[in-house]
Amino acid sequence: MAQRAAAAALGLLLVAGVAAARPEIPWVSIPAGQFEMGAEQTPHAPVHPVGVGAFELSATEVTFAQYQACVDAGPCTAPHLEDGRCWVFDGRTWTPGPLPEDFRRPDAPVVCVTWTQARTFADWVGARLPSEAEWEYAARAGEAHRFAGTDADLCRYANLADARLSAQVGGFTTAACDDGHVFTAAVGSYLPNAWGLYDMSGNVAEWVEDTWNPFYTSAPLDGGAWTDGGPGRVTRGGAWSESPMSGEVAARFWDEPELAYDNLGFRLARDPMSAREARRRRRR
Ligand SMILES: [Ca+2]
Ligand SMILES: [Ca+2]
Repeated sequence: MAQRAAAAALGLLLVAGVAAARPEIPWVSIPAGQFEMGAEQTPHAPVHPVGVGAFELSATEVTFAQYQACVDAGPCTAPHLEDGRCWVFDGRTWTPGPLPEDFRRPDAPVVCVTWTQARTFADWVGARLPSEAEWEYAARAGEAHRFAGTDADLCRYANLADARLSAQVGGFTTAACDDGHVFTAAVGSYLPNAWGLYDMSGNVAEWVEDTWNPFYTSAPLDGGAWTDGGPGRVTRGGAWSESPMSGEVAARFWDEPELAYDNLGFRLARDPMSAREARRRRRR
């Protein structure tokens, strides 16, 4: 009997162990390079040259399933789905939660997470948030498009406010085409950009590491995060609820790091294998 109880307890531990496993992250290697960051209009100005070292970026936004693994393991707190701390948009107004069921599929991007929660998750998987410069460099992918992967074929490349959302709620600027989704789509539902990155424009906007500065004057030119502004943190890429302009590769916004929204999530970055190995060797 005692043996059976011990075996049952071990089984529970094993189940807990499986549940706590780190989720698979689909990494994309981003080559080092130089690019012109920004656009002519504020707050995306001035356009300035930035050199970015090689790094890796997750091909998709972090999903509910991936985030839940960190909640199950202990380090992460749950997304603010029911506690009235998530701002939810119905197409006309913003009100505090709860998050509608339509958003909660395991393969949908996690939303209702603060910048701090995004950082905690990134730490847990041995990653970090991308810098704003890394994010824009990767969204552009060496091309000159307005949006990640395209100039005009928006509804095949990005889930933004579209004709379908307009038909349902109306009242604001949307793409003229139907992109197939009123709210969030499963990550990777649209075409990727030239470097194989999905949803850089649209689906959910993404927290990055940088604090907010309203101009790029004196921004770092080496691809690193700009962390002496604030207290807001930069968000990038636009979302299902926002006009196409928000999804342009140069467009930048910000929010309070402890607020959570149903159109705001994140993706992950990390240094390339060679840099991670060198750090490990130094620690030994
Ligand atoms: Ca849409
Ligand atoms: Ca996105």
